[in-house]
Amino acid sequence: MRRHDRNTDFRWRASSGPRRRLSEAQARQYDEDGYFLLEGVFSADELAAVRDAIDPMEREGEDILRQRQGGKTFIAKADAITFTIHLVKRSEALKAFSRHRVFSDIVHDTLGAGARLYWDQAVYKKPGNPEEFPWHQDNGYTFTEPQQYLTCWVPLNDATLENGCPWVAPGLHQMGTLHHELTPLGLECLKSPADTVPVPARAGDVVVFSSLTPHRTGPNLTGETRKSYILQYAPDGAVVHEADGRSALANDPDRQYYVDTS
Ligand SMILES: O=C(O)CCC(=O)C(=O)O
Repeated sequence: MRRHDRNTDFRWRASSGPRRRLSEAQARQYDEDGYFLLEGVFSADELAAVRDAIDPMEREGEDILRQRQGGKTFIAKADAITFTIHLVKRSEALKAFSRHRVFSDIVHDTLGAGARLYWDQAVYKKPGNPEEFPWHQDNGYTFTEPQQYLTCWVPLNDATLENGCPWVAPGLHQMGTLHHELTPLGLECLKSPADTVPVPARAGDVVVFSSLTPHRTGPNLTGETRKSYILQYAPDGAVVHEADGRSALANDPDRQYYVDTS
């Protein structure tokens, strides 16, 4: 397991109280294992509104993907897996959802005050997709500093072992950003790590993990699309280092706005 070239002196910063939503056990699990499951925080109506907002944009994106050679671009593939990004720019309902009290509480309890939405995307894993999404850290895709930010993986329908729920490799977040290799299915930082944990989650739950927590999702061997909406939050002042050498503050007002943690 190799560290990312830029990951020189990383130190995991533990969260501290007082907390608004996380139990003592969840805060400890986040710090020690790099993840926890927050159960039953969204109603069926809230999730239906999120799905109704995302579905047409996802369909439109997949139609465009189908016109590309092989129905593919980078890691997205029509009828297999789609990534629909920056949805808050196109939907007031999703913008409001990104500011939901549940997220501002999680941000408060993990990152502390002064954070922004960093990224949002829907990932739809289509029926009968036999391919996994490989082990990676979110900070392995675009190196961002601080390296330690927050991912909230929101299942829009139940995420199970059969349809491609997340798996995590507990504890490795404390090593900082790992070296990732490009594979046909995405960037990969671990091949077949030992001691991994599946995190099945029901619609209404949130799988909370760090940008540094290695995770994957399994194949979807069912007849239904597995739908997730992923919201990431980073400390104000976070800097994104692009692969082409440019660096920029993550403060696009249209999609990287402050989250009120007061
Ligand atoms: O939802 C998925 O299947 C994978 C998404 C993921 O791990 C990511 O976008 O970082």
